[in-house]
Amino acid sequence: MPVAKPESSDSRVIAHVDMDCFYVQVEERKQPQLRGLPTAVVQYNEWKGGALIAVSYEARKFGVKRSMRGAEAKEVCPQIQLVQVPVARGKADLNGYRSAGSEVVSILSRRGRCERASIDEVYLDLTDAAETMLAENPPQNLEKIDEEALKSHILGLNNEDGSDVKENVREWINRHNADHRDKLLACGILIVAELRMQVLKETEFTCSAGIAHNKMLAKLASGMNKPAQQTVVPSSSVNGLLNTLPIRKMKQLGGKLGISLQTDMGVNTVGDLLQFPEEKLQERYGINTGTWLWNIARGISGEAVEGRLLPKSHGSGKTFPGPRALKTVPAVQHWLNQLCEELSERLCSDLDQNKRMANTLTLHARAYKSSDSDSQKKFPSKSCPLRYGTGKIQEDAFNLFQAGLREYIGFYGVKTQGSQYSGWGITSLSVSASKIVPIPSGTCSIAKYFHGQSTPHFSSMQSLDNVNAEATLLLPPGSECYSELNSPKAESWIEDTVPDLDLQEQKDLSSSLSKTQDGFTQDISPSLLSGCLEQNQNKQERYITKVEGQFKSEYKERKGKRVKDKGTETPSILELFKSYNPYPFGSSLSQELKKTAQGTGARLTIGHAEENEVGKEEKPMHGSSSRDEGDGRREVWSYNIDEIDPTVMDELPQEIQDEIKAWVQPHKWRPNNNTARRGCSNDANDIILTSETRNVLAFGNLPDLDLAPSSDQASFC
Ligand code: DCP
Repeated sequence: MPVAKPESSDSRVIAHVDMDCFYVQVEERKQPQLRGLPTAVVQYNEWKGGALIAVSYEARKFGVKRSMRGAEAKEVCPQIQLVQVPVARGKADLNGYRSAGSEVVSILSRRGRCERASIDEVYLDLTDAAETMLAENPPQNLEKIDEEALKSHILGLNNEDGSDVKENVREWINRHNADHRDKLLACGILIVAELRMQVLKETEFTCSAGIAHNKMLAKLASGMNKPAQQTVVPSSSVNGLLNTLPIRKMKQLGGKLGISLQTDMGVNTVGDLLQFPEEKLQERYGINTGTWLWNIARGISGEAVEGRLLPKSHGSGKTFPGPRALKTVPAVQHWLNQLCEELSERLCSDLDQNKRMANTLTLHARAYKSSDSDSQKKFPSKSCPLRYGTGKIQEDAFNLFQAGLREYIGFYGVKTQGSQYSGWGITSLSVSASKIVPIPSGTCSIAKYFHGQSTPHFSSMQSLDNVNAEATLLLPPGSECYSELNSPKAESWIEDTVPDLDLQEQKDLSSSLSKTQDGFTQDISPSLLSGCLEQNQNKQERYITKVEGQFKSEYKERKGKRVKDKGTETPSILELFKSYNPYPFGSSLSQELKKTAQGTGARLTIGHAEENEVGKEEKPMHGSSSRDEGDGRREVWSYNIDEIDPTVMDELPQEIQDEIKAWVQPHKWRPNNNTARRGCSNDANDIILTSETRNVLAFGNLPDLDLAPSSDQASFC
């Protein structure tokens, strides 16, 4: 659901930078002989020449489009060069494109706050740089302006009278009588032109950019003049830009909300929205969405550029269209193993390079049933706490798949079929790792990490808070991520979890610390940790600090040694995490799922399995936590995840989270309530969880990348 945010300042300078035909450029850099030729990158699947996923501007001139397949492209442009996307494990390998994107990000981030929005898109907040330039070297005093800046397109600048376009741009930049906002934009023009030239110089890639006072306008502008150009939106041109802009072109209006605006309100362009008072829009679409619509009609958007250079989640997926649909469990398991292997590799390199760890593993699938009236039924997405190590990820993902399949076709349907086809097909599979946080570096933090992993028993809300709180401690002051949380909350997590550890947990923690093959942690005595049991909370914390200190100094020592013996050893920290088992009670996820599956209840329970009393309790709409009476120790994290996917909750804007919480709250303690209304309606309360919102919740962490036969995602927003 769109979120209305008041404009934080009307004098921001925001740029949206978008690489031109990105995958093609990456391939051209690898094979320079392709430069200047009509070229397209095709997907792994070779059927009809493979689906085109990136098309060079030379090929576009011949009418080649991304929706085509290679064979079709050859018909319209016989000389087209088709380059297959790199392949690994039977699917597209996007690592080369990812790192090429990172090269660009590292250059762009030199001049201001930088948000990596997708594999080839970046937002920049250049306000400070522009203010500094204005104070120290204002554009109106410039005698020489760079050629690239002079090629800018300034919306509203009259270029139709035959005058020299570049001269007009020069005058606009040099204006003495411009207002402060336009002067800042003039600085933005110069800075972005310089950055784009730097990107070209260092990476050989061209990019296009939009420069405006907010993200929404900058994004709209960046695609207006491609390739290798930049477009500027002065505030005086905002109305002109939006008046004729088709409503469905607007971000977040491509779906049901856009359709409703068209069919129910007769709104075809963004400008058409101007006729409605804010109250009317709120009445129809709810307070928040109504205000958001009122704002966008006027070009208002307060969305901040988040300082984020790394993806928010990792995903690996593949589609199996038509006859390639997977129809047996072993076939699914084979592909899941491939996807998990790739995911695991990326998690390890994220851990190694960026010192970040993911907390949640999610499985998404698309499926069909060949003989079923309930063809609308979707394969439910399933999540569980993420365990590091390829084998563990594979095991957990497979169990999640089985849990999903049980729910999709019914428990007995799964039981009766083995490797034989039993009337269902999987047309897409993906695994993703989310809730990525930096490895704690403060006091107690590594121990906290283990506690967090070893006690996957929070209600979803609690655990999200914990993760956020954890991250708060690690982010630099002023960082906008998680800014609503403060460190005292994080401290309360330590207090809550450390005393809960029992003997077995302490032992498991200590043995996992001692388990590594390379001797790195072998000096840490298990008895030290188990001795912790006799301690009160403060003592435990002191002890953990000590262990961590040991951990750190040994890590440093090992690291030093590794530098000397380069290439002979793997990073110990990886080994440590790989060997760590967050289900230390022998109650592996598979066992738990097996238990859960004994009942016909469709809930996925994580932690000690809780038999779901079917009939007594309907599926809750949201996560709820309950104590396991069996050992009185672990709570069960239990919710109907296909209704609300908590893995993306913390990735949503705070307003949405608040609204969902507000909506969920009344139902949370009424387990028998299954009459909750969802979807769009006239009731302002109902709009809180529209189907659009649910899509965001369910798929919000997967960008619109690689939707062709094989998919592989990294989410940045
Ligand atoms: N991509 C993909 N599958 C899709 C869409 C895109 O794999 N369905 C990949 C290939 C693109 C890259 O993502 O090169 C970036 O996508 P863009 O939509 O930004 O398109 P391009 O960069 O290719 O072209 P443009 O210059 O129009 O932005």
